[in-house]
Amino acid sequence: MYKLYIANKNYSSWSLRAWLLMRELSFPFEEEIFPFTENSWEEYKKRCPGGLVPWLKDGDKEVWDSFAIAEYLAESHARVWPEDTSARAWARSVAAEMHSGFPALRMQCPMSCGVRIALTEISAPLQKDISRINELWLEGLNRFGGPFLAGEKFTALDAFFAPVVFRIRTYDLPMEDKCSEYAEHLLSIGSMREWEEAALKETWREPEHESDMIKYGVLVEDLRIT
Ligand SMILES: N[C@@H](CCC(=O)N[C@@H](CS)C(=O)NCC(=O)O)C(=O)O
Repeated sequence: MYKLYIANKNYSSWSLRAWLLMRELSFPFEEEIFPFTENSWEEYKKRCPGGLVPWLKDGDKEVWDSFAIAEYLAESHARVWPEDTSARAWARSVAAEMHSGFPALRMQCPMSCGVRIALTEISAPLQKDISRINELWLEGLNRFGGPFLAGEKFTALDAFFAPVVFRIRTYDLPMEDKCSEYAEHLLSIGSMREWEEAALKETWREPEHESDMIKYGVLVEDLRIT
């Protein structure tokens, strides 16, 4: 049985990727949450190799970083990436682009599943990131026929964009119709709903995440339990 270490479900976008991939593809695992604190990095460093989560343990093997976890799982589970070679090449490239890019989206719209925020403006760098996401999603949906980004089946690529889907809803980001439909579809799958329900039940509030999420906007709704 795998063991996956993650952070708070409300905030932890990187944790969501690995968790969703494993849950949606029904890989058996136990999870443990290390809640964020003011001193997370020091705390995490004592526990996991890179000082960051997600962190996967498989017996005596340890893997950290969401992309490394996806690739590790792909060695033993064929369903992680699309079956078709060209869909797989595209999906890996786009997941890597997501993994290493989109700095304005990350900074100006940090993930917080349980709140709704009205942005005061959409800055040029943020618009550039949003436009590129629309472009990539339209390419995937048109080329492979949906309802997922690389075709009929959920793959790691959808897991990599899952935090973006929560951000689109939290910050009401402008998306093309077909991309909004994809976002709605991903929000509706069982494992995304399970993550969201758990996020809404969390009572941890980490001050830095709470202030970061309203740096570029105004809080209009908080659906989390208090
Ligand atoms: N590139 C890494 C990023 C991991 C990361 O930044 N994780 C955050 C949680 S979302 C973390 O562990 N933060 C610890 C801290 O803030 O001290 C991945 O893909 O896993």
